[in-house]
Amino acid sequence: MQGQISQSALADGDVYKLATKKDGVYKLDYAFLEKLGINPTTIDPRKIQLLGHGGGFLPEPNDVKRVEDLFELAVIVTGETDGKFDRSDYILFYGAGSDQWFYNELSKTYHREENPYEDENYYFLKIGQNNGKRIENAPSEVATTYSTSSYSARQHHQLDQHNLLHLAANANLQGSGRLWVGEQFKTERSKDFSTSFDFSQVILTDYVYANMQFLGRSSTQSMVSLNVGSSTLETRISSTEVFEIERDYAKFGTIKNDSFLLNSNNPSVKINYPSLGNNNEGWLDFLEFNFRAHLNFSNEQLIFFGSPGTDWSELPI
Ligand SMILES: [Ca+2]
Ligand SMILES: [Ca+2]
Repeated sequence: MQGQISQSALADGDVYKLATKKDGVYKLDYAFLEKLGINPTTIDPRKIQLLGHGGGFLPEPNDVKRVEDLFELAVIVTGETDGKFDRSDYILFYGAGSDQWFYNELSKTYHREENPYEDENYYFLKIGQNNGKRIENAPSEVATTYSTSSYSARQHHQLDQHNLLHLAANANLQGSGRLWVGEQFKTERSKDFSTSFDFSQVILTDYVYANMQFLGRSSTQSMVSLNVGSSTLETRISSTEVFEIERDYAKFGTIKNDSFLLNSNNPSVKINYPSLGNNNEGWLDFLEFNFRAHLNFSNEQLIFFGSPGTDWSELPI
C-alpha cells in the first residue's frame, strides 16, 4: 500500500547526505565527520543512524511497489559503547552504487544495468534521538554441506561519452534519449580494453561468458569482433540508410553470453570494427564478462557471489 508514511525519516535530527559510486564497504572516520561539519566530540555515536534504500534505480512501471521513504540500515560503529566519538572511532557500512546487477536464471550469468539518470547512490547520515541500528553477529552454521574455493566473478566496462541523438542532430544541440555510448571506432578501428578487466584469478578450465553491446552506422552490413586471448567472437550489424534522417542512426550489434576458454590469466581484450570504405563508424555501449574465479583475497575489497540456490554455508577464506 502506498501512502502509509505520514512522517519522513528525514523529518528530524541533523542529516548529512553521502554519495557512493560503487558497491563496497565504506569507512567514515573522525576526520570525515569533521569535513561534513560535525563536531565529533559533541555527538553520542550510539545515536548515529544511516538511512537509505539499498541501491540501483527505482522501477519504471507505475504498478510496481516502490520505496516510499528511506529506511534505516544496520551499520557498525566501533568504540561507541563509551558514548563518545573518539579520534580512533569510525563507522562502517555497506554502500551500493547507482547501477544494478541482475541474475539471469536461464543463462546463469549476471548482467549490469546502467542507471541512466545517476552515477551515484545516496545515503543519509543522521544524528537521531534514538540508538541506531547495528550489525549483529550471526551464529555460525552448525552443519555445512557445501564448500567452495571459487566464486562467480563479473566485470563490466561502460563509458557514457556520446549521445547518438546529439550526433544525429549534426549541430551543437543537447543530446537526448537514455542511450549513451562510449568509445568511438572511426579513425581508430581497433581498441584495447585489456586494462579494463582483471582476469588474474580466472579458472582456466571453466568457460568465460561475454556480453557486448555495440552500435554501428554503415550503409552496408558490417561486422564487429571481440578478441579475448586467442578467441574471436563476431557479430553482424545490419545496414542503415545513412542519408535518410528518419531511419535509425545506427544499428545494434550484440554478443550475448557467448562462451570461450582462456589459456592465460592475462589475456588481451580487443574490439575491432574494420573500415568498409563507406565511412562506417561504431561505438561501444558496454562490454561485460562472467567467469569463475579463485576465491583469493588481495589488498582491495573482494565482493564475491555464488549462483542463487547454491548453499553458501561455508567459505574457506
Ligand atoms: Ca568511543
Ligand atoms: Ca551506455
